[in-house]
Amino acid sequence: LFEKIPAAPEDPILGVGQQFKADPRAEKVNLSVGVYQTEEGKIPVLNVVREAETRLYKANKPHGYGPISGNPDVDHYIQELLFGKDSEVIASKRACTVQSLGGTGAIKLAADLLHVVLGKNKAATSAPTWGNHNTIFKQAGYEVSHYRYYNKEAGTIDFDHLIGDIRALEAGTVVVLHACCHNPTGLDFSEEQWKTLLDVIVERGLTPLLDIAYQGFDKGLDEDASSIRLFAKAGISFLVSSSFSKSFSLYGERIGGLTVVTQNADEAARVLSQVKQMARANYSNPPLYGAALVATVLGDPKLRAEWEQELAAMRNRIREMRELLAEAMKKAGSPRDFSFVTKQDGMFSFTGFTPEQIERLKKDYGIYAVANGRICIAGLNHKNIEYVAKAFTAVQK
Ligand code: PLP
Ligand code: TYF
Repeated sequence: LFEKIPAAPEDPILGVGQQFKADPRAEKVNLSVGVYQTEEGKIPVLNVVREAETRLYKANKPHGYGPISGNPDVDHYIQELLFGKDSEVIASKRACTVQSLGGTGAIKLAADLLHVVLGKNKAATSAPTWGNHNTIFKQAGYEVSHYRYYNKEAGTIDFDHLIGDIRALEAGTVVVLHACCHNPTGLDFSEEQWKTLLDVIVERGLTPLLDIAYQGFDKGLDEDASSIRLFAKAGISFLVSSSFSKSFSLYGERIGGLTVVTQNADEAARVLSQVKQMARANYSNPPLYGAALVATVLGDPKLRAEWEQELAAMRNRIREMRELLAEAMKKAGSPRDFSFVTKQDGMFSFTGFTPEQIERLKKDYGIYAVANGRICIAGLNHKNIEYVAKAFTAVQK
């Protein structure tokens, strides 16, 4: 049966993480996968998560099946985080949320819902984007095209071409957008650009899916959701995939949610029934544990405040590393000015390194980054930054 089956390619990001693990060099640095690391190079267990774990352990609840749509408290908190507590969307009940297997699972639910139920088969993603956007939509039966996003020469968003490409899409096409902290470029739209984009989306009758995997990693929880709130205010129907992987440092617990914003409560209830159908046919119902942790933290005002502080600390450490990297590159004598890293948003930076330079970083220095030139700033710390800056400088010469 499987004699002729070809091997599938490795995930270009997670595969690099595996190579890093296998590298015996003590000085190695992991700048590949988009995971927040502490100053000590470790994935943190947030204090609030530890506290929630203790409470859950003491509560000793049985592990029965949960609802298909997941933990109802989590679904509610997701809407509050996305739209703000006092949002019209929440008051009118015109959105529904289903807990998902991370942000990835939310994107898959969205793709399935729009394809299976509404018959959509065209999607557009940014060039470049997080690779899974393309693979998820392709595997769900879509033809995937790309709108230009990045101007390599200028190191900025190629907004004129982008708008032209979006305008040229067939009506009804699903347009995947990064709500904040664009992966991989680290370049987000300005408020003006979001408004222009929204106008074109409405005018062309496109279906936006806003992917927010890094809420709280750029400016703050509310600020980072501003694009979503702008779309909500416009009164259009759209979808949002959200993730707690990064914001709670709960990567392996697979906790996120799909939110579908519709025109009214009746429509939202019907959409919800269909999303549940997609979930049921995929995995029956989502895991309980990560959801219970998130619900415990967000449901306790003291823990919630502490979570916001811990999230701010992660965000601020990344900002500090951006500043330090720019300085260290100058000190190391980099032929290229690296101050652009201080202007990018979120966890990633597009360095402009070629695949050959990325390969040299790995081979000669044990510094692991993604072949497209993306680095995860959160892998930098006070101990490795000079080493990294020297290596970044050396491979440019
Ligand atoms: N969307 C983007 C842009 C991402 O970078 C990620 C990263 O992990 C995800 C979605 C999915 O996150 P999760 O690990 O929660 O599935
Ligand atoms: O882009 C990243 O590094 C994160 C983590 O298939 C990730 O989004 C990478 C690849 C993948 C799943 C998650």
